[in-house]
Amino acid sequence: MERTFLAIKPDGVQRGLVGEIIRRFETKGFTLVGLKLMNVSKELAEKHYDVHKERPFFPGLIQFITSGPVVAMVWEGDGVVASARKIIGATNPLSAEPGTIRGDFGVTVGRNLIHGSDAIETAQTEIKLWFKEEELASWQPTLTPWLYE
Ligand code: ABT
Ligand code: MG
Repeated sequence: MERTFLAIKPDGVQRGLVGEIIRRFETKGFTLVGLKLMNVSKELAEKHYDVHKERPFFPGLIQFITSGPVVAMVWEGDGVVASARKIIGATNPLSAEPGTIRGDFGVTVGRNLIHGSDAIETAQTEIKLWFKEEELASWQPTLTPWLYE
């Protein structure tokens, strides 16, 4: 089954949006298989955002993501990588559609509340970077026959 890596960023935690954000993926029908609240080391932040290391916003991004606890999660389900990106909304919250997490709760790109893997391969890399295998639970929700035909 497809998996994605999601992380509620320090702004989402500080603003008390953890429950609201998790609710959206839960009620959609995705399955939570990994969850932890953690402080992010500079080393982990730099690995996670390695693709952006030459960009001017990189130092500020690392500073922000290490500034307070983050909720790291792995979610599972058919098409979860692309669907989670839709639920999250556009990178710039001012361009994100109402009804998306960023569209409903954010106003600026550097405080966009949540990260979601952008492709299946990225998801696999990010899950390995953030979680140990034994931290992930494989389980079949009893709802499965009501979610998938
Ligand atoms: P992430 O899920 O955090 O990776 O965001 P997303 O994939 O939607 O957007 P990208 B382009 O990967 O942005 C990564 C983080 O960099 C911030 N950023 C991005 C800026 O601060 N300024 C910019 O001009 C751009 C393009 C937004 C993202 N995270 N935060 N916070
Ligand atoms: Mg990204």
